[in-house]
Amino acid sequence: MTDLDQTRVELLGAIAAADAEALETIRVSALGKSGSITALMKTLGQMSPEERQAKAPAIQAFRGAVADAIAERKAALDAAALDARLASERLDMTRPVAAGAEGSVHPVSQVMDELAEIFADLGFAVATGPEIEDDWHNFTALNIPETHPARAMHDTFYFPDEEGRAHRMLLRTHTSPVQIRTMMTQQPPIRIIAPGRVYRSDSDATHTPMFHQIEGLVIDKDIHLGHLRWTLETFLKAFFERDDIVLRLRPSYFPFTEPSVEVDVGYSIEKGRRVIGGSEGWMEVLGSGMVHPKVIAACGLDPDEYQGFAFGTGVDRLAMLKYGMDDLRAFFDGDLRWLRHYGFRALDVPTLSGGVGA
Ligand code: 2NM
Repeated sequence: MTDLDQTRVELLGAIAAADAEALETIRVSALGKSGSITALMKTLGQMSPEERQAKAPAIQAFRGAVADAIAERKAALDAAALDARLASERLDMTRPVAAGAEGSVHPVSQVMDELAEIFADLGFAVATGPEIEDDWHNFTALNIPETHPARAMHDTFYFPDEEGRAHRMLLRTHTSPVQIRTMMTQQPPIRIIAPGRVYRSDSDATHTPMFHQIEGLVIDKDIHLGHLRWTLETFLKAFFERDDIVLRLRPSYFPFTEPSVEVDVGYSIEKGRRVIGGSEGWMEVLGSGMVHPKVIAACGLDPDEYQGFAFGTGVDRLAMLKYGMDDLRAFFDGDLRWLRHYGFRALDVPTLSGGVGA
């Protein structure tokens, strides 16, 4: 056995037994700048051509074998370290929640769950769509004119214009583009709610630049305002868990509905507080109307065959009305004291039979 063979056996043995730290030491002492194999490679430069031709293959093979062995050992050690870490961080998701566990369901999530439950019972599916939209789905398809103030820079968060893009991109200002996308891809009858985040360039005591909306859409044959009124009354009775809910429909204007209807709900004063129910005063809670024929046509449906109603409201505002918070900004501060006070227990899932209010 040559000296080279001897060294090779020893080195490969050491590599196979090395831990991560020892392996790095071996790598530096063999293949580093002043390592032994690096020095051996340098001797090739001083050899005569004949001698180099005779010795180079063995030296290069030696270097290759050591480098391969180090890489292989390193991969094995890394894999073992990852396995150990995964084993130590293993979580059994099926175990019951420990009593007194931290964490609660945010009122916005709770109300979204309540809304989904109520509308599921009325035959509505939950639809979702992108929060980054284009101006066609967010404005144009909804019959909102180019000059409408909602399109202005100071109301809508636009992305910088991009070369070659047909439409300006923006953060959706309402969830209506979800209804547009649904009408373009599904055949009536359509019954959906679209809950989610929306964005407007607005910030004060009662407005946050991100807030939550829920909109609903029904498209079928022979749909009229009576269906709208019954649906909203049934929804509000279930949501506020009272039978004495009184609705007042006022004519209004939205570009995407005709006629448009603003919905007020009666409130009464109990122990000095406003509570929904009765009719001592009126509070505006929903916007709605019959979907404009131009909107139905923009989505590729025949407005002479199909019509329907749509409605929309703020989820954050519904949560405030039902659960008595008075400052919208606290919703998004992430203050644990607020969350502990207003949060809901994770396992109290809203159901119609058990009362949606948890
Ligand atoms: C509202 C009020 C009235 C609405 C209309 C549509 C669509 F896509 F069908 F045209 N979606 N949402 C609508 C109508 C929303 O929110 C206050």
